Amino acid sequence: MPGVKCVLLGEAATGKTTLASRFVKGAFSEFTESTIGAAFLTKSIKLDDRAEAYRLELWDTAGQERFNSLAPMYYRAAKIVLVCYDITSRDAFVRALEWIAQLQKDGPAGCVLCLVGLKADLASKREVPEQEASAFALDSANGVHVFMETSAKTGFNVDRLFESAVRRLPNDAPLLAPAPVTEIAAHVAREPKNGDDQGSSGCCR
Ligand SMILES: Nc1nc2c(ncn2[C@@H]2O[C@H](COP(=O)(O)OP(=O)(O)OP(=O)(O)O)[C@@H](O)[C@H]2O)c(=O)[nH]1
Ligand SMILES: [Mg+2]
Repeated sequence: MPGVKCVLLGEAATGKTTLASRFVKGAFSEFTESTIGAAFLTKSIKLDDRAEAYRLELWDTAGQERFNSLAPMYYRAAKIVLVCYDITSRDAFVRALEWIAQLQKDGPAGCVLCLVGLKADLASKREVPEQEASAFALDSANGVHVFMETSAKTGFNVDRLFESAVRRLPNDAPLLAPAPVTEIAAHVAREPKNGDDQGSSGCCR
């Protein structure tokens, strides 16, 4: 089973650990401790149209500023990078954009770059309009391949986020069955919309 290195970046308390644990363990925790260094989790994921399952190797990094210098060690050679922010924090969003700028210069070539808004259940406290983040992600100059808002509390979009990211990995194995022509046409014609993953392709840089 191919291993896929996947790293989570973002400001402290945005919910990275909670997202990772919702995805891997299927549970939500109201009380978490701030991550020290990084935590490592794995989960395998199988897409319907790919022959092999992937083993996602998740590096959940610490958002506290004092750990920022360690980040390049974690994102080096990553195949998927999830840059996370909390939709209720403008500061966290600004920090996410800084991470993306850093990755554009120094990030792993060819990675699937995802911009992820966390805590989507806290809509009444929202400080970052979904439209603003999706417009940033849609701008091909920013190199973002997937944009999604998620909630680890309700589970909203959590599995879908990881599936969308894995779907953008280069497919070395043959498709299980060729997609019908109409399905391909529908996919190509589909407009990216808010909360949906983006249709662009390319790499971090
Ligand atoms: N309402 C709500 N709260 C959340 C959600 N995800 C995380 N939280 C809460 O946000 C707080 C911080 O979550 P963490 O997962 O520890 O944040 P982190 O990004 O890992 O923080 P660092 O490890 O310090 O970088 C916790 O109290 C979580 O319960 C969510 O989807 N909805
Ligand atoms: Mg954490």
